[in-house]
Amino acid sequence: MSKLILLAALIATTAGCGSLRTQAGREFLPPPPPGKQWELAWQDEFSGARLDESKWNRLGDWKRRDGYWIQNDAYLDGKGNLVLRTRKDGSRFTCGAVNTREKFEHAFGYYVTRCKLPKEPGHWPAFWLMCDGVNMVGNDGRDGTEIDIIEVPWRDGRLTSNLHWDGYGKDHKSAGNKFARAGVMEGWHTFGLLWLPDQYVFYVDGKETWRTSAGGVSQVPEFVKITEEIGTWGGEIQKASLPDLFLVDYVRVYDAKPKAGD
Ligand SMILES: [Ca+2]
Repeated sequence: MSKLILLAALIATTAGCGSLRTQAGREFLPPPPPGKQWELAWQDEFSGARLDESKWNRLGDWKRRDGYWIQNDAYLDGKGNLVLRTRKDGSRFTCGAVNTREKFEHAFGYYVTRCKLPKEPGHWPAFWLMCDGVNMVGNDGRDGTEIDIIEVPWRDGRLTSNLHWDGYGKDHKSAGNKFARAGVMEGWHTFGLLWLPDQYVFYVDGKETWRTSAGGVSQVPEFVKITEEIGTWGGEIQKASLPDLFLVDYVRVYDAKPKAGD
């Protein structure tokens, strides 16, 4: 009985903290490749008062699409979340973005984030992987593919995942998946990518949404990006009630390692 009381007290104590509610051992992980098991390779739980800049670059301050990326629009809320804020600043619109370029670059594995999506039109949150090789024409996307694990330009439950390779000019190629998830605009949700040498598998809340080998699958290390973008793909920013917040509870990256004892 005392153990039960202790457990109840622990649940009550941690109920307000997203990170503790979803410890690594309890969250969805896709089936690992045969003979392998998942090991946490990299993570940020966004705890503490300040963004860990040994892991992340804050992007800005500079113009980006129809707005500006401003470093001060990417910050921790002190409650365990990264905040990417979209706001109006005088006559301009600004938002936040971070990446792990030259701080964490990685090939293959399972990449997952837990997020609360913004509500207002005119901008879109994204969780994606990127590398300079995306600009290399030829060899399909094996020499680098922009992997958009999730992009949310709509506010009606539709979502999209996309791949881009061979640059952004006349040789640009892409593949994508649009789908809908009722309720995704409310509360917290996880967005994951299983990146295998011969296939990508995309997940929302642990449910597979897309499986593809488009572009031949990137074989090179890529960095993580979490961004807001201001642009008409997301609707009209002039109609938005701002500020609007994109909250990120964590990013975790798992590697498939040989099972212990094998
Ligand atoms: Ca290429």
